[in-house]
Amino acid sequence: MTGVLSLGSNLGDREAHLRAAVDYLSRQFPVRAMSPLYETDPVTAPGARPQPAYLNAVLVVDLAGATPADLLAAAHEAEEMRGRLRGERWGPRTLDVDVVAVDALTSSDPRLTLPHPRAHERAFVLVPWSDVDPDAVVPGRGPVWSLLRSLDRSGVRRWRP
Ligand code: A4P
Ligand code: MG
Repeated sequence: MTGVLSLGSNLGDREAHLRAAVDYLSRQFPVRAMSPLYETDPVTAPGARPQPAYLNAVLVVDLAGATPADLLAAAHEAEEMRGRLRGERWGPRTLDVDVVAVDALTSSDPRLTLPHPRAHERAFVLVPWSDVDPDAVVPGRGPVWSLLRSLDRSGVRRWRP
């Protein structure tokens, strides 16, 4: 099975948080691809206070016999390792690791919804994903290239430190 992860950070040393997450996850799951880093305008809940820009990337891994739940557990461990505090929903965070998809699996389990319920409407997920897999499909939603045609990509810029 192949897992697609979305990595995001908008607090502290954003690049270091993303690199540490990749390092941690790659020890358990062979990495198939890592996208370039993008600096992205924050997508916030309506009425939320302003927050800093994110660095986002997509990591594609081989589950190597592990389950999707194991992948989510490793994602949460990586977040904890980088000192993430869970407070405000969609609030600023040192590290957010979401499971975007695992093969074509679908699940409505609130602990692990597959594909991620908002991935198909987020340019900060779909732009880096299409870089590493131009033929990617969001299960039940359609090809990433097609979804991207109706999204505003202006808030998603290639990041060069
Ligand atoms: N959960 C269920 N399905 C999944 C899944 N597919 N992947 C559960 C990850 N987690 C999943 O997540 C809350 C609960 O969702 C967990 O207990 C998990 O079991 P969380 O990471 O604690 O909370 P969160 O990240 O604040 O909430 P959520 O809903 O995941 O937020 P989003 O939708 O990920 O939004 N703007 C930009 N530019 N870039 C970003 O990266 N990220 C967010 C976070 C908002 N705005 C952003 C960005
Ligand atoms: Mg999350």
